[in-house]
Amino acid sequence: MSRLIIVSNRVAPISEGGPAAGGLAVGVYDALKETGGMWFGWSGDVVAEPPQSITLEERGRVTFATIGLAQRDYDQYYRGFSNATLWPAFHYRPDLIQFDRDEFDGYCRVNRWLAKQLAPLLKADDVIWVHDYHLIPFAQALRDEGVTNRIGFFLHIPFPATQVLLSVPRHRVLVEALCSFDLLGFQTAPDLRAFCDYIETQANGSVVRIAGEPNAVSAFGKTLRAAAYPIGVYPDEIALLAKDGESGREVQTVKTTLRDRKLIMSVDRLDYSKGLVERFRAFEKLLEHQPAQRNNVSFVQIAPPTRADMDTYRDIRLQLEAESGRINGRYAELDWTPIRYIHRQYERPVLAALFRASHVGFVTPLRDGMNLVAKEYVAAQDPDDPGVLVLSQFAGAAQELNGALIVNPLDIAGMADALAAALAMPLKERQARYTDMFAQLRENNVSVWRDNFMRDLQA
Ligand code: GDG
Repeated sequence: MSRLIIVSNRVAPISEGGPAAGGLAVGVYDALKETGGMWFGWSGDVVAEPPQSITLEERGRVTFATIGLAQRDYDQYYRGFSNATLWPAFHYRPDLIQFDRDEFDGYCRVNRWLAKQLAPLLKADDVIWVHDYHLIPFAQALRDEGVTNRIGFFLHIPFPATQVLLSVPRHRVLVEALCSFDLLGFQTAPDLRAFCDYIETQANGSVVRIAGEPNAVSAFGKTLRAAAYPIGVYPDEIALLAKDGESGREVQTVKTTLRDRKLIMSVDRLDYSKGLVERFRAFEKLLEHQPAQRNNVSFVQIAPPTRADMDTYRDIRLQLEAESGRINGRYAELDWTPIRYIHRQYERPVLAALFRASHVGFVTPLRDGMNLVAKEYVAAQDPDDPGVLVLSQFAGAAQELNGALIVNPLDIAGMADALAAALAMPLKERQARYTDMFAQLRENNVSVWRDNFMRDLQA
């Protein structure tokens, strides 16, 4: 069997069964353990120049190959073009795009440099699977190093509509680079359609669509295939984790302080794409329109810090602190804080158990490739008394989770109405919706995602 080589910006810190291991990391690591192989990427360290050499760490049949980034590379490739240009653009926020030509050059330079580091470690029949927007030019860079192996790419975030992508300077260079991969994977059919639309309308390329098979794409003198592979979770494992966590200290504390009040739960990295400010305002609207809910429901928002060294992320944090303070000031009572906003990370079993203890999962990104929290929320529910998922129409997960109450995250009053409906929903309806969604999660779990992608890459 060919070795599998995973390339991602960060190599996931996996401790087997450990609390930090998320669905994606576990799914990919499982595949690596089965086939044997290597996981290559940035170590997460910013190091002094000249760049360090690769650190190799063997665990069973898997080699973790990591390397540090120099400060300039981190600034240009990671903080710059990846997260200040591509991230906002791909999340439909052209107003937040910052473009700097040197950062774009740095992004391409780091991709070439990483490819140069990896190339000597490759064997002739290795299959290479590259992940996410940091590494769009990676296949092209490997090809320049003479690598002829199969190379696939999965985009975890949305692929924007053509008119939005056109706002990214150098968009053509990026899409041409994408065409050096053999297989492109997107989260959802709309993302795939957006990519094909660009190919047909901007790149003078062609797309052949055959039902049940990846699209055949020709553009820039290259041929490749492209399809949607919605990422999943392991629902049964999450359900167990949630049940086991019920007796944990954190969950007991929350239950005690809630008394008989209902609980609305949200968990997101503190990112402007996640729609947190709008969500806080929707909860405020609920309290405003339905006085009976006051002192009868609490909203817990866990939002661990991310990319905290960027201005746009500092801004959203300040905005959120202001909104939670304002809303709590308006509605809090001596024995009740309406919003508990927690800017900190929790362990996975605690989150799962909190999901299970809650009545509503409130997941309302302005845009999201998939949103695993939505799937984890459903997986964690108690089948005898499940909570209700209120989900943004702009999360990739909304394409699959038909049992959720689907909302427009810009419609504050509409979200408040959905919260009210969720809080009042009878048990029978909650169970029917949950059963439907849990079956869907099982049918398309993270192994299915990985196996479908690998099958098409190797075909
Ligand atoms: C990208 C795409 C796509 C969150 N807080 C804590 C914590 N988490 C975990 C969640 C979940 C993961 O992090 C976040 O995944 P999401 O999918 O919700 O969002 P992104 O981080 O933006 O991920 C996204 C995903 O890639 C996969 O393809 O779905 O659209 O943007 O697993 O549970 N985990 C722990 N403590 C926390 O405080 N342990």
